[in-house]
Parts: sequence; structure tokens; C-alpha cells
Amino acid sequence: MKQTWWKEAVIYQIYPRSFMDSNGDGIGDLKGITSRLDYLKYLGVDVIWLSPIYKSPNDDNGYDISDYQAIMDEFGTMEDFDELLHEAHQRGLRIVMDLVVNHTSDEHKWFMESKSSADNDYRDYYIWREGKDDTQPPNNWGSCFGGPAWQYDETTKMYYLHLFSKKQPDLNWDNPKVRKNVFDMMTWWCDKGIDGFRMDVISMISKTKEMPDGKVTGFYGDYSPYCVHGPNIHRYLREMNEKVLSKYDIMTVGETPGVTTELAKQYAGEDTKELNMVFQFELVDTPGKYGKWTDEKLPLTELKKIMSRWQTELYGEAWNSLFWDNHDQPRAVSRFGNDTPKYREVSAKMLATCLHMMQGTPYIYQGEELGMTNYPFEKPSDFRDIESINAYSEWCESAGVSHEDFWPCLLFRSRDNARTPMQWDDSEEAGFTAGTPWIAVNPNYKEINAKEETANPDSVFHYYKKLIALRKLHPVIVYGKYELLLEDSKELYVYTRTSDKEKLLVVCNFSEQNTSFTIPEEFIGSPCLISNMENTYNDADIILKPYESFVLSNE
Ligand code: TEU
Ligand code: CA
Repeated sequence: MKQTWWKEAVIYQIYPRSFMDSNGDGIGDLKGITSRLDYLKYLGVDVIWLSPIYKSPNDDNGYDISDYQAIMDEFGTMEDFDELLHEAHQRGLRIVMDLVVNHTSDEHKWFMESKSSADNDYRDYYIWREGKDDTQPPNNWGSCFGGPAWQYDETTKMYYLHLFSKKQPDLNWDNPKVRKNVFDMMTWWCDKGIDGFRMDVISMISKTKEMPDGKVTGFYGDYSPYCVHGPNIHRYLREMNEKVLSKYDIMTVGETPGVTTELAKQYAGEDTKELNMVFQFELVDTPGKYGKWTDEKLPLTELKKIMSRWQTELYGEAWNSLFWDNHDQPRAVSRFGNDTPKYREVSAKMLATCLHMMQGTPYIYQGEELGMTNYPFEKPSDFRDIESINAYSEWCESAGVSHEDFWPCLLFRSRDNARTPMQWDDSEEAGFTAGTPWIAVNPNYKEINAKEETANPDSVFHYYKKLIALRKLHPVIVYGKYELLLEDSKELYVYTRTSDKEKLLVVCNFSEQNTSFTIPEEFIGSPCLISNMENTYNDADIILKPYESFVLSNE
């Protein structure tokens, strides 16, 4: 297996709108991020992934871009960006940009041109079709954020495709001019000195020419057989690699909804010359009661099966990202651990142990290192996210699901859980802003905040710091071979990592019960690298406390 810096790195994801506000307008910004770089350096991460910071009307918080080479007004200026990049590099931190090129904003100049007439030079930059008849869109596809995936446009009396909101028209990647424009723009950022790209829904850029109705699931037809891993996807990625990526020492991670382990070997194979790693959702996108909306936890045996398949099938062949949460997911500790005061810290540490000892590049989503929790939303108007707002109206107001049934599902899965402001200290608005934040601060900020946790050596923060440091000392964490033990246990997640020189035993109690465990012979008397309890692991037969976890090394 090739050794590379991006396999050894730990990535920290920043959602700029909610990270740090420097000027009191209630919206996080670039200067705010620069002011907190020392905090990230102290934590020990290597790379920062910035969610989009480009000019945008913010229909989907920056994932709808109207100018790829300008900064969003609320976030600052290009000078602020240059300063951020410079200050990051001064500290040995790299910056990876979000690249959103499946779609643009409908306010992007390409789209304004494209819709202005059917023979405009930019017409073919997007995907236009005639309706089935005067009143019906070209087919039955539904968009990711609710409603149809087609929007009628008066000017030319045709429909355009938008797999996300109607303010996010899909680009036509079959047009070589689109590819050239995108590659030139990427080159421009690389020449500025950025360190990589996280590519938004990159598995969806190539669409089939035929666009038949999809199988109806929920309210609309499913577009995925025609738009996900489409006919030219690998050709376009290899072209991007050849024309841009291969010329720089950068890392690339493809957000690849729908990817299987087989396909990952193509997208992010050791030698396929496409991307460095995939970012896949098999664990977090398990279907629920109402589409993605559910309040049910995934059983541990199921979780282990999914995780283990990615661990074993990619070994030596392709590379994966490791994450429990991001800006589209609920908070890790609320979803996979236990966010009650009694177990929040210990279960957050257990989850971190479980993930950071696996094969793949770990991602920490802002606030996860503090054990930040889901938000106690009280009413529909508390939500800011287009997906949550549309889902509530689609399921409750149109489809007649009762508020009582849907509400717990929305609370459990809403993307806004991850988007509440970073909790810096116990002052008003958690030290995030001197003004009124664009989305409410979690009321638990007096107990859970960076100031308290950086000062407390037993905090979740210091536990993450220690895990990151261990990764630098023990190559087996990056390159070792994974093996699952106790497959059928409903309480324990136990696995080993093995290299020529060292073998690790990773033990995590996912349950709220005391659970017995026998340490395998070969690890008896082995030193403990990290544990979330005051415990020594010298005896073979032990009782694990709720959410206890530890790692032994028989180097
Ligand atoms: O998300 C893509 C994606 O697959 C989402 O549908 C995701 O599964 C969903 O948000 C989970 O609820 C990316 C970005 O990460 C997301 O923030 C954007 O809204 C989306 O693309 C459109 O750009
Ligand atoms: Ca601001």
C-alpha cells in the first residue's frame, strides 16, 4: 500500500457560517476562522476542509454558487481568504476547498445566459428538456429537497433539471466547454496554493441522455439509476485528474452518494488516477420511516457489518473517509452515543476511539471534539435548513403525516443539528458572535464549550487531541489490516489492526450496560494506549462499564 500524507492526516471540517463571527453580524466569517487557527493547531489536526465560501445567494448555505472565483459577501473578501491561507500554512495546516460543480446557483452568469434564449451560447451548459405536454415536466423525478426535479422556465417554455433545489440547476458535464471552464477554475485555485478539493456530489455529474420515469419511492420517481455513477463519470474524473489534479500535490475527496465498495475501487483506487478517497454514506443514510426521516438508532450489529465491509474490501486497493457526522448529519454523540449528561462525555470518547483507530482518513466536524449535541428544536420555525423546512411541509402539510409522528424524526435527523454555532466559551452566544446569531446557540453552551474543555485535561477535547497524536506515533493505525472480533455482540465493537511490527486491540462498549469481556491471550499484559476510564487492563476477564473503550498495543 502506498504511503501518503493524506492517508496519515486528520481532517477538520469547518462550516464557516457557524464557526466564528468576527464582526458581530451573527454570521461566521473568514476572519473568524483565521482567529481560531491556533485552537486547531493545538488540537493537532492537519487539514481544514472549508464548506463553501464562494459568492452565493444562500438558498442552500453556499452550496448554490453564483461566482466560483469570488468570496461570499457575508464571509469577507479575497484578501481575507489569502490571509487565512497564509496563516494556515504558517502553522503547517492545509486547506481543502469545497468544490460544488454538479450544479451552480440559478444566479450564476452561465445560468442567466443559458435561460435567456434557446440559442444562447450557454444554453448547453445546463440540462433543458421539453415538458411531456403543456402542463407536465419531462419525467417524474423528484429533487433531493422535495418537489419535482424539473423547473419550468417561462422565457423559452422549457424545463431545466435540478437534482437539489430549483435554485441549483445541474450543469451539463457532457458539454466540453463546461468541463474546460470548471478545470480552469480549479487550476486558478490550485495556483493560489490551496491544498485540495472536497467534491460535492461528484458521483452525480454524469447523466444518461435518456431520461425515463424513475421508480416511485415516496412522492416522486427516483433519478438515481440515470444520474448517479452515470455513463461518463469515470472518464470525466480521469480527465479532471489529467488536466488539473495530477499537476499539484493536493488531496481530493469525492462525496459519492450511492457508492459501493466495488465502485470505490474505481473512484479512489490506488492506481485508477481519479480521486484520493471517497466519502460515502452507507452508515448514515440507512432509510427510515419517512424517507431519510426517522428517530430509530441503527442496531450495533448492523453498524459493524457496514463498517467492517468497507474496512476489509478496500484494504490495499482504495481509500475511504471516516466520519460519524458532518454539516448534513445530526451530531455524532446524539445519534450513535448517548447525549444525556451522565454518559455524554464517555460515549463521545468511545465513538472517537472506535472511528480513529480504523483504516481511512478521519474527519472531525466542528464541535464534535467538544462532544456537542443535537439541538432541542421546539417548533417548525426554529429550522433554517431548506431540506428540513421542505420536508416538514411535504410530509406533514401535504402528505398528512401527523406532527406528533414526524416531529421526533425531524429532531433526530435534521441537518440544522450540526449547524448551530460553535461553542467557544460560557459568555453570551457561546462566544460565537457579539450580535444575534443566524441560528440559535445550543442552550447547553455553559457546560459544553472550548474554553472549559481546553482547560480540563479529562475533557472530550483532550481525548481527541490524544487520539490524533497517537496516529502520528503508530503507523499501524493508518496502514494496519483490520479484523473484526465478536461479530454478533450487540454491545461490544471489538477489532484488531495488524502490521508487521505492531498489533492493536480496540474495544468499545456501545451499550449503557456493564458488559463482560475476555482480553485475548496475546494482549494480556500489553500496554494501554488510550482509555476513557481510569482502568488498567491487566486481567483477562474484565467488566466494561457503560461506553467504556480502550486500545491495547502488543508492539
Ligand atoms: O450533499 C449531498 C447529499 O447527498 C445530500 O443529499 C445529503 O445526503 C443530505 O444533505 C443528507 O440529508 C451535498 C452537501 O453536503 C449538502 O450540504 C448540499 O445541500 C448538497 O450536496 C447540494 O449541494
Ligand atoms: Ca460575520
